[in-house]
Amino acid sequence: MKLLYQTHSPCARKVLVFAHEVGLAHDIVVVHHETSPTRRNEEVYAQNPLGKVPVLLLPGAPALFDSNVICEYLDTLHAGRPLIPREGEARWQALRMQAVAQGVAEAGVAYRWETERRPEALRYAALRDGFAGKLIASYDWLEQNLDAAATLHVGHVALATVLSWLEFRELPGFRVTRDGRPRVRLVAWFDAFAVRPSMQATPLSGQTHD
Ligand SMILES: N[C@@H](CCC(=O)N[C@@H](CS)C(=O)NCC(=O)O)C(=O)O
Repeated sequence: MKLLYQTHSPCARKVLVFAHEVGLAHDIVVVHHETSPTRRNEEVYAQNPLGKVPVLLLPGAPALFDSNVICEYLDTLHAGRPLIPREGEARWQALRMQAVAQGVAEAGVAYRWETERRPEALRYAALRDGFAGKLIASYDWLEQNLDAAATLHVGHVALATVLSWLEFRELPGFRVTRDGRPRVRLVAWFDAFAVRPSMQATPLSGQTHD
């Protein structure tokens, strides 16, 4: 299997961390690609009409995207405990956590457009503030709702990779609230997750090319 990847993409890293956690990383060849809506990458567009990574290329089968679908697929390829619980409340908890993490990634990317990626004259402060508000509300929600004691699931992988990326890009921080109180549960959970071998094996690096 070949993974169209980006060394500074939280969603691509989510797939690779997932693969490490289920023991499939050695079966995946990782190929770095730069993607941006302002710089068309033909090799990525040839596989994904959205021009985004991650994309998983499979011998003799259509390419898979996005990160949710790829994780779902990888979870069918190993004999261990599924990281996407098949049923019950555990399933909805994992998928809900993944959805929040995906939304945080989207809001983080959007925030970056309004603070550094878009030419300065075209930035819109109200959008910047709106996306910052989504990030902060999500951090507060996670501090209350994170199932830190649950067995590892896809939502944890999605969340750890996006929190790591937020720090990498120095986006509005999750460690303390606006009024300076530490988000104790979220931070303790993240710091413990960040030293897992799957995270250590997949460091973020590089700059966005728009
Ligand atoms: N929902 C998608 C998001 C993928 C995504 O936004 N990928 C970014 C890198 S983090 C990308 O390739 N962006 C290029 C673009 O927007 O054109 C997923 O979870 O895989």
